[in-house]
Amino acid sequence: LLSRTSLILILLCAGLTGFTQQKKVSIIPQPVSLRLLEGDFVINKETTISLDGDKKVLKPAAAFLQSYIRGISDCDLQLKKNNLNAITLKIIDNPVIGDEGYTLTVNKEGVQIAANGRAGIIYGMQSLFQTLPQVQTNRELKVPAMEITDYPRFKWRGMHLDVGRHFFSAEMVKEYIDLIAAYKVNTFHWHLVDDQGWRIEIKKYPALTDVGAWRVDQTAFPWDTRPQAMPGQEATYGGYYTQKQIKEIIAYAAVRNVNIVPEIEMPGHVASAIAAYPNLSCSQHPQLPLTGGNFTGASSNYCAGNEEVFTFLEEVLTEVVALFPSKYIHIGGDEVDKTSWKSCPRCQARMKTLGLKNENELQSYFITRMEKFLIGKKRKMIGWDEILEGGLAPEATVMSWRGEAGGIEAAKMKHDVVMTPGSPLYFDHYQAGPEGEPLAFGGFNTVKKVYNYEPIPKELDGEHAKYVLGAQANIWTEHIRTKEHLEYMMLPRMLALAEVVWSPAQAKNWNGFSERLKYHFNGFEQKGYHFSPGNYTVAI
Ligand code: TNX
Repeated sequence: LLSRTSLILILLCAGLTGFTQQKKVSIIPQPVSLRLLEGDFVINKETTISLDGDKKVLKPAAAFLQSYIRGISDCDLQLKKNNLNAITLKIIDNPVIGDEGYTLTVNKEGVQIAANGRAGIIYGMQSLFQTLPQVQTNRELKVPAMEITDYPRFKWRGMHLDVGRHFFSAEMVKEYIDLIAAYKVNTFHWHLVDDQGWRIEIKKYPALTDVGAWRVDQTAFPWDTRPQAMPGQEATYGGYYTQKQIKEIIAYAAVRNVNIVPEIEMPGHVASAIAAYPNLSCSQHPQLPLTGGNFTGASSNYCAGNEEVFTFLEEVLTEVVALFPSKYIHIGGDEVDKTSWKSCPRCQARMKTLGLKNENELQSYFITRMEKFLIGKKRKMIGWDEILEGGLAPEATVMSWRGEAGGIEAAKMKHDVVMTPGSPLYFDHYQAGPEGEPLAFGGFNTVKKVYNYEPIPKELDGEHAKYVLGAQANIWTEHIRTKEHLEYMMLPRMLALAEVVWSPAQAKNWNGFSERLKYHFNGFEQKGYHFSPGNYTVAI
């Protein structure tokens, strides 16, 4: 009996420790290993930041740490080598944790964040921040003693934002980057071009933004059947980013280990470019950027038979490549309505000369030509899964959005793949309701559905699974025009995605995640972010 009682006691204690552990730290994504220890470390005005390793790498990281701590307290941490009462940032050589991993050790004397390079140091800090108050406070900055070893499961951990349908200011884009970076998302897919707006300044083609960045009104319904805006109407709704702003945003993201992959859509979804330069389309008719979410297909394609189109795109991409350090450049490729090419003499002539059997092969020719150009610029091309149609360009990476089929096909052909299936990774779909929910696309992607997503499909064996670089969630903004609405669509689903792509598959645990989510909800409330509180049960 006694031994049984002690057993129960031991179990109870273990249970309680587990309970307090969960209470004490609620890191999302769940680290690979986390051990809570006795005691705490308190950051105070005398705490210093101590650098151990390459200063060029560590100094910008230290500045990030200083500004974060200043933002939540009146502590202004100074750089000074100290063994006691210090946060030490240290470059080590540890193959287990890779490029982006880190170790975080907290004891009564201080904090140590160690990593092989800049990325891991930043991620160690992000984990540390998640144990601290989320907003300015007079409370002690108490960090529980612990040991973390952590590294990501996938190297492409992406969030996308469509700034084509509605323009989001440079300030808002920075906030978006801040939010995703806090959850160790490392790729920001910036959808800069769509029918409703061209958002990136191109010096050689000023009309792209003088004309292509502005539309007539704000309507946001894809089923809007009103006639499209016509030239002559006043187009004043929109905006764009100057190259100077873009450089600032790239630098801002880099500090947070976020790579920005720019998307320059082609050959479809480009009514905005054609509004600026009508000769780029098959019909060459004047038009305006589309309003609302209207999708007029054929009339918004580049002409695949016109050499001027290729010159134009190469000159645009030359400026894009000069701005963005990203290895990947996204060329879109989705939803091309090829009827315009069918009735275009120039497209048909080109098909004949090249011996192309159909318009899918013409699309493949178009995309492959762009890939060659990008490879010449030492970049890699990525596109939506329609680029498989008519033959995949030799080195293309495929973003699988129409389910996983395109991704599976590409991985079997030994092409790299990023999984972003509409279900469950489209965050423009409902997450609850729909009663009381803002108008959204008709799919139903709850935070739980996102959490349960597994990026490696069972159709892929080990040899082919390695081509899945990771996963990404997309936020299309036909219906989303404010910062508040955008936050609402991403929170908390982005946190679920972050755990899917970072944490080990076997560590996944919905109950544990929901429990940790409470701490983050609390932070969102304090920061005034809009988020979906968890009405996840109603299906539509
Ligand atoms: C399809 S996803 C599109 C977007 C729309 C989205 C709405 C993709 C590559 N193309 O242009 O915004 O559906 O969910």
